Amino acid sequence: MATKEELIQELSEAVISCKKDAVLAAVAKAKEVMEPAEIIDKGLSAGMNQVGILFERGKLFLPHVMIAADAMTAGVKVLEAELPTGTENKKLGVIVNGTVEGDVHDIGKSIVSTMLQSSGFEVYDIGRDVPVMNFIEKAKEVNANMIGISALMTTTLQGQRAIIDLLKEEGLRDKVKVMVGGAPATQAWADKIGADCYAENASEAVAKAKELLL
Ligand code: B12
Repeated sequence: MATKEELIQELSEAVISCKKDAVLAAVAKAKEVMEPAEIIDKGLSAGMNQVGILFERGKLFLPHVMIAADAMTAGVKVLEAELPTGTENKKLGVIVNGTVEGDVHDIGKSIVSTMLQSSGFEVYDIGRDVPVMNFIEKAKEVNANMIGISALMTTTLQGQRAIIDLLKEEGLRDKVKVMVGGAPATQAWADKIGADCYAENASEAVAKAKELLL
């Protein structure tokens, strides 16, 4: 029987190998002993981060990154089916979550949506490359308590600030909390733009949303 450390290593290596079959096999094995959130956070995401580093160093090229992203998404889909649906307890709060305009990265954002939903929040995932105004309009439409904003590039981080500024202009800032995330975001950035919180990963996002909304 493989140890947890070995399973985490296998999950990460499967993503780096860009092979969907390897990812699905590693997920099937890990499911026996690990929680879905842990498999995603410690195994698959760690592998994807490594892919990013290899891409940055010129050791992997964009097509590899796309294939690795597909493989990871397939693994996450299998695990999503294992998470509670959250339907029995949908009163924790209403959250609109999306990735800012100009940014197509959505794997992490979608994981955050799934984890929030399975923890009992009512989540409206509005997708990726979403114009600033759409966040506000959706928040008004569903009477959201919180907006989650993902940005994966230093160049698109400003979109998070733009959404907060527009919330202020619309007189909604006091009614809607803002949670920001994505690899280039930090607590210092969240403080600077006046967000209510920053979370480093999906598990932390759930904990912070509960802190702010319950
Ligand atoms: C996969 C990937 C892609 C895939 C995206 C597929 C998809 N459907 O998402 C593809 C191949 C399409 C892609 C394209 C590009 N990419 Co890219 N990509 C990545 C990569 C390798 C991994 C991202 C990822 O999915 N990680 C795994 C997930 C699980 O982690 P995560 O996204 O960080 O999410 C977690 C946390 O951040 C947090 N979180 C995320 N969102 C939110 C939201 C909230 C509210 C909260 C609280 C928390 C939270 O929780 C998540 C779960 O734990 C990163 C490298 C990296 N280290 O980030 C580069 C990276 C982000 N990409 C980069 C670049 C440059 C590009 C391209 C411009 C490449 C090109 N030359 O065309 C294009 C962008 C086009 C565009 N306009 O958006 C750069 C950005 C550099 C910068 N300026 O900052 C990076 C950093 C790679 C690098 N080192 O150069 N990319």
